[in-house]
Amino acid sequence: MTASKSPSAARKPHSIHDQNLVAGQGGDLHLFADGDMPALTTAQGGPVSDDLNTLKVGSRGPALIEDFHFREKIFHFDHERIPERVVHARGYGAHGYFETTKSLSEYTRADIFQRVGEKTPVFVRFSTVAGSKGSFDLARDVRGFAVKIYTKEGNWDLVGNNMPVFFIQDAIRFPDMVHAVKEEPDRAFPQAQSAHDNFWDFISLTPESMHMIMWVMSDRAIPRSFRFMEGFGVHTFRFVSANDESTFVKFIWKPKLGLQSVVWNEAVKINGADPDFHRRDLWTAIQAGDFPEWELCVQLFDQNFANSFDFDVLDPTKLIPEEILEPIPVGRLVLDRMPDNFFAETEQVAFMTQNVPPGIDFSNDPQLQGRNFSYLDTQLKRLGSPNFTHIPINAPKCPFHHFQQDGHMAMRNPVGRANYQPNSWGEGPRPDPGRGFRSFAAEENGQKVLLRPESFADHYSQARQFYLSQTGTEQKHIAMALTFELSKVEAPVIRERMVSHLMNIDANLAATVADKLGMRKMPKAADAAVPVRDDLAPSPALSIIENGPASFKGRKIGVLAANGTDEKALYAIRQAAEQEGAMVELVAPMVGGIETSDGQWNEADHMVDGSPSVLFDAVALVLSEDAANRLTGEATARDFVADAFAHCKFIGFTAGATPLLAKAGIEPDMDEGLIPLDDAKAAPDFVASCRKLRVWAREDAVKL
Ligand code: HDE
Repeated sequence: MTASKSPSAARKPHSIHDQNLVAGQGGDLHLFADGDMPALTTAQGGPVSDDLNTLKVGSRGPALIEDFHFREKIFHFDHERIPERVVHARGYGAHGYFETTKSLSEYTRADIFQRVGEKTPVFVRFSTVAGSKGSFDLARDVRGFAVKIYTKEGNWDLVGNNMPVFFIQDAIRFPDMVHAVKEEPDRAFPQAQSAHDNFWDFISLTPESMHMIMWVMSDRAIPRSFRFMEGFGVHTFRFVSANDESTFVKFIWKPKLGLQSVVWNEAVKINGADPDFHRRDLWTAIQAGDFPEWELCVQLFDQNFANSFDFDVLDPTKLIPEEILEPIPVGRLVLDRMPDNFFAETEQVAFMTQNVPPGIDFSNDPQLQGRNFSYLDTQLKRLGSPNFTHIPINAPKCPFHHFQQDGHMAMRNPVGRANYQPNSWGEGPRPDPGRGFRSFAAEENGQKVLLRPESFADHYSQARQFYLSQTGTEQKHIAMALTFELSKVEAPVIRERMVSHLMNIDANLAATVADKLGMRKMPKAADAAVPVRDDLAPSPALSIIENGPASFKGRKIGVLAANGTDEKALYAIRQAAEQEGAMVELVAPMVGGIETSDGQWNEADHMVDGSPSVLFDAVALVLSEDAANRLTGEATARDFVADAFAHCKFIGFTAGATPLLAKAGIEPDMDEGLIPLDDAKAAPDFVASCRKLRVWAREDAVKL
């Protein structure tokens, strides 16, 4: 025990335990407060002398409960968690700005859409839906795309998803739908997966889900990263002009880098290799100054269009094809800063659909109306106080004044005598009929009923339209996804019920899935409430492959190299990638690095054992023959190549690398995706080929 309290003694280790702790550690360690390091204090501000030992009687105890520093530290630690979100628990956020690029003053009085060139701060949180906070990123799932825009007229939260439709038509079904997709309550698994009986039982009993099921079984549910996905407000909203005229509006975010997804076999492996793949991607891109960007587009329409459209614009299981109603670009969203602290910002951010500025209003979509209740309610549960708007990430950035007071954790209370209005003390604030929010004065009448409108009854036509709008490759992925998911369903009756729905969507799809599930006879098609339409024109905007990037910008090449690698070939790839705006990471037998042909030392980014090719968009094998021969004996190196091939990636290779290709069962001239790299001029061509992202023609040969 130490008895000394003198300042000089305080700079030395107190006890033998402290010395053991620091023995042998290098670096600029400050063990005690000095001119550079402030004193550690309790939350009450009291300086702490020792943070390694509890107060005891003698060095071997017993411990004393009067040790207030110990008690406060443990008490606070015990209460560090807040309830995770019931849905969208796993998420990742970033700061940025929204820049208005088109004035919409004709349609809305919302201040944010008045002045071209004006920038408004935003915070965005991306998420998966079903998994808990610690689940993996590459679940087959919908992605949340929630945007909080700190406008000059208060916060506008556009709480969207990466799919433009939803599973259900009425918010009252949400708890059932979410219960069904989450872990089954008796066994508490599976985590972050829809491939289980409860989910498919619910879905197969819910025909209104069929359109969304096509989306969730498509590659949209396994995006390459947040940076390569679209966002949708889903519901029809209203713009309200200065003259109180209303225009219906749907919101769409379009990624500047184009759309991109991974394949399922890859997703499963990414989850093992890097469960934080999407988080890391956003973090790395923003830290590298490669700021992700989206264009905000609006689909604007009036009541006449709504009346003439094939489906009810209030039905959140329907979309308006872009070919019928062109999305108009009105702004850009740029994410350029990571939060300083994940908990303070990303975990505590409270999105609420009811946060709309004057000039943006709700439609009668029954799901939107239900959401407007749920999001406020859920914040009280999660953040524990009606004062959650006092948390900086949730506070408006414009001036605000109200008479709300007190409650848990009140950081701001009214100043002065008046805490009500009107008052005789000359103290504000007061309502502002001119600037304030006014609902659109829609005429509403009718009986109070528990009814779904007839106009919501067609559950299959748009599901069919979505399926038929996909390329052959994407259609195959949908069939494979359905087969995988339903193969995890134990009850044959649920599998059959699902196939009976698929028969209303597309006969070939139903037959393929039934066949792959080993179903011995086809069930009867499900009864459709209204005849399924086969006259809806395919919408190319719904395909990912049709809307890929024209560039390899923002993507990543994994270069497998080893001692003896040709320095020039390595340099050429790095240069070509840099010119394209793509990233290169060096994968080597050991993370320390490699010595190239001319004796130069190159530090590696990864060891091949820990960095399979699923983490890259394309790979290059820049190896001497010796090294390639050595690597044929390494399972991870063989898998690196075999997986890149199986996942239809472009593979650049030096002649020396052919033994490794051969060991993975690949002949160098098998298809256009295998690109020799021996000539230094080949590197730019290799990178240019990568713009196509994948060699889909290979998929039939691979038979994953
Ligand atoms: Fe949500 N949803 N939701 N949702 N939702 C929540 O709110 C809810 C729906 C969406 O990153 C919860 O703060 C109901 C559609 C996102 O923090 C909760 C219904 C869309 C996020 C809630 C829906 C969404 C949520 C849980 C009616 C796309 C994450 C935690 C069927 C347009 C926001 C929270 C974030 C979160 C309720 C349907 C998007 C419980 C009742 C449709 C992106 O309030």
